[in-house]
Amino acid sequence: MQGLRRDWPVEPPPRQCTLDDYRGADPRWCPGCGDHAVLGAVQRLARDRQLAPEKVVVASGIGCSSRFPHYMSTYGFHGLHGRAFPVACGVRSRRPDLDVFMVTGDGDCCAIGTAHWIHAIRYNMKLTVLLLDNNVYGLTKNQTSPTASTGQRSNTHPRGSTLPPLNPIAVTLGISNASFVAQTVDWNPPHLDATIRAAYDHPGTAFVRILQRCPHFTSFVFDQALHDLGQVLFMTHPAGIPMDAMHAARFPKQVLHDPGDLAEARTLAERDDAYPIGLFYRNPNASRYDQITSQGLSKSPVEKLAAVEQLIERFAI
Ligand SMILES: Cc1ncc(C[n+]2csc(CCOP(=O)(O)OP(=O)(O)O)c2C)c(N)n1
Ligand code: SF4
Repeated sequence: MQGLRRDWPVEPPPRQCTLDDYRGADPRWCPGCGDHAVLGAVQRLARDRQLAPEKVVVASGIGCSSRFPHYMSTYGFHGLHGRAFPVACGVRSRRPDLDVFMVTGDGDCCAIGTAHWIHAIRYNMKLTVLLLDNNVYGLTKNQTSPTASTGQRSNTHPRGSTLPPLNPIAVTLGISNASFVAQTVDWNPPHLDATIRAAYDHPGTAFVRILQRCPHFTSFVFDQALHDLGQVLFMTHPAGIPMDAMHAARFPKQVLHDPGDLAEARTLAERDDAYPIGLFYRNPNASRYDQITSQGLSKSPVEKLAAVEQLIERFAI
């Protein structure tokens, strides 16, 4: 009888994930929707960094953009409207071994989810947060969002929005302990890719606002910026978003901005003569609540019980 040779190599070949390993269901977004571009950028990052799909979680709220987890072949949590942050923070605080991405919309984050947004930025858990801002509620078919411009017409404001828009970058920069705040656009793949990669590498909550085209309802919002690079203010700095010099040179409007300068970041965030893109602020040393809440996770149930009893003992009278 023939047996297996004991000296045959049994090591499996090293795992090599391709883009297909991160592709989930076929996206049902409209043709030309900027969400497709962001999905592609996240999948490219996952492939280039060889993230194990079973070690990635994508959390979201509700909206067109929040359908994102369905289109990734990773773990995902399509949560409740405005509750993407608590879901992402919950996963992160219990499972520090996972890569957590969070995708939200301007309605999901800046309207119903505002309280969670503010506290999650302060918690500064390690998360890659992508705010896909199309200035409208897309899924529910054209209601005014907090980021809609004054005068923008919608089903809820047929004569135009009456208030000035909320500025998500300025708000985030105003939150204590904010540690990474960037802005990019869905229609510039090199900048989008580089920004998402810098966000992923950040040891804390990386908040990226992505100006996102919604050709179905708000095609007029970013249409000019799409064809005119002069509508964009390109932030440069050696510590900023790394960008190929040839590509950077295409932007006629540029500003040198040190992402360590919070006061200047706030001033830039308020610019309304062009869309600033790049890294507003980064502080890799900000306190992280996930590091505090995950203490003792590796202890056994017996050790945990002993630790609790020891603590209670301190209050014995
Ligand atoms: C508690 C609750 N209120 C309202 C809704 C209805 N609703 C679903 S998505 C949405 C707005 C989504 O807008 P946004 O976050 O900007 O995402 P987009 O669809 O534009 O990507 C609203 C109001 C809901 N699902 N749940
Ligand atoms: S309605 Fe707008 S945001 Fe929603 S899928 Fe269509 S283009 Fe995208």
